[in-house]
Amino acid sequence: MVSPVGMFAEQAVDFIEQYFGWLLGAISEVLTWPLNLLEGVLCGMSPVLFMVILIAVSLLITRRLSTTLFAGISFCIIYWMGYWESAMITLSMVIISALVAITIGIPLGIWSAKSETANPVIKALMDFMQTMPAFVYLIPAVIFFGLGMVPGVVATVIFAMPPIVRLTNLGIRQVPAEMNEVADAFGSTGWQKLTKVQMPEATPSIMAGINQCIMLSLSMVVISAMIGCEGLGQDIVYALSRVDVALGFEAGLAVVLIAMVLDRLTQALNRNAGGMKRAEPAGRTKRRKVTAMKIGAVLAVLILLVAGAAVFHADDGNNAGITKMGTVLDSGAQCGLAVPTYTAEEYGLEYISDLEEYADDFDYEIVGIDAGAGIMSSTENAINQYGLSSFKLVSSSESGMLTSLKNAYASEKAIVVTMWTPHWANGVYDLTFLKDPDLAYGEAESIESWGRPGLVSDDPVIAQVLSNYEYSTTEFNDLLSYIDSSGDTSAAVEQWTEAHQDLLAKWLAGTEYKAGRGEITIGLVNWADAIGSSNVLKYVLEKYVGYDVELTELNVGVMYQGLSDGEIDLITTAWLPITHAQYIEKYT
Ligand code: PBE
Repeated sequence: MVSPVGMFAEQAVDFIEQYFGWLLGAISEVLTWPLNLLEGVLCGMSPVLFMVILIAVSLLITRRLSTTLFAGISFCIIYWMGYWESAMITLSMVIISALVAITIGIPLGIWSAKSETANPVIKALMDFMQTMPAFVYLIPAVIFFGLGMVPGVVATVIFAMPPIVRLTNLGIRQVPAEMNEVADAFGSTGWQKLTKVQMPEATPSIMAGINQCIMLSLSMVVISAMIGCEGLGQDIVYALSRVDVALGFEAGLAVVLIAMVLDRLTQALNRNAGGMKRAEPAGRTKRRKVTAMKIGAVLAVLILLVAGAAVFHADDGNNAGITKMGTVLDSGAQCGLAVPTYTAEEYGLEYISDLEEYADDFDYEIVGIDAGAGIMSSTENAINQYGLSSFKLVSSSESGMLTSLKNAYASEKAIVVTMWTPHWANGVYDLTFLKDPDLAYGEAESIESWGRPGLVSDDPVIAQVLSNYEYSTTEFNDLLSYIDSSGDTSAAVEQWTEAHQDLLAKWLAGTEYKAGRGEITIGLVNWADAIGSSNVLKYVLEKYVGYDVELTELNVGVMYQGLSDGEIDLITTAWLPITHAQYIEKYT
């Protein structure tokens, strides 16, 4: 039930994807290159060298010992807390995003200062870009650019550009009328007037815009972590989904420190710019021309690159769907609504429909998990089917839900949660699943592994392993509890797997170890079952088959989108035929 407005947006996105896919591919290519370069340089550089450069740059721009000291100490703290690499990745994204935003924003700002026709249009556009909630950009960004750094940069540019445009516009419009008149009186051309009078006059304002832009980039970079952008943002999202205070605070602090350093540095640039309005020595003009030519050359090369990339990209339309690879758990997977057994007894609850009468005691809430999870849409159905009109379904994450459950349990409070088996929580808490006679959650289902389009033909070895990668219900429950009771997932996975040689032999039948088989990316959501099956598979593929495996933790919808785009090779957490039907339908 989407109104025409939403439908239009959806169609526009489809249209762009279909007809401008080549351009998007080209943009992505053009952005990937400097991103990788800068990230490589910053991450590869020794922290000491980085510090030396930072201090030199800071002294040069700010000419203040205190600010420089602050910058140095901030990065020392980041290093000491162990967030160096994340910080460098985030920093490279901020720098590239800000550069792109500046390159597009300043000309737009000039244009809107010069043209009374363009001005209101650009202004409206900027209002739109700035106020549309940032999360919304992530949706088309994922569709257009897949997962990772590039869509993050694109969303960041959109979000961070408006202040530059506005403040450039403002700066030029605020040039005193006399200055313009003098320039006219001396017969300067429009270009001369712009570059020699207006731009220098507007520089402080433009610098303020750049400062704002960098700050906004930094906040957006964190949000982009939801679509697989690495760096500090990923640490924060990870901390949130695990309700991990220590990690969240540290990573958050690292962001704050970077923001403050960048802020002080760009503000100092601004001060310098303010004092720079003197007349230029005559020799500069020539140098300017040379610079302009250089910029022209760079632009030409960029355009060629784009064109080349576009041609290169135009013909790799891979439209096949995602495919089932194997069955991880054949039976025993079941979603539903559960209450602690003390609650079931206290209120005499047996069926889901019994809840409505006591809505008040449950604070009118059903505690849910990730918004995109299949169990959430099934629960919406259950609410309708069983007339639970007083309840609302609250979304958070699996760990969020488990935290609420734990707290309620500790004080024997009434609570109703979305819950499923297999899950270790069923062993830790005494829970009662409410009966679902109308099958809002369907009957027990399977957990399957699914691969990206073309995986089977590209990689028969993986296909072979996945066709064998299966657990019995007991084994799978045992694995999940084992991981939960140990603090360290990878150690637990190793111990558990090595203790199940029979399973290993079954999974590895027909496969042998060969070093350097290549890289495999497994997508997962932060759900206990996905964490268990993905980590064991990673261990097995690395140790016994010879792959390099990367686990990428994502939102549900994003995970399926990434699988269909081929950015993720496989997933081991497809709940079918019901829970994930919506995603499978969309991508097959
Ligand atoms: N779950 C666990 C998922 C599938 C795996 C039940 C939380 C879901 O609802 O989508």
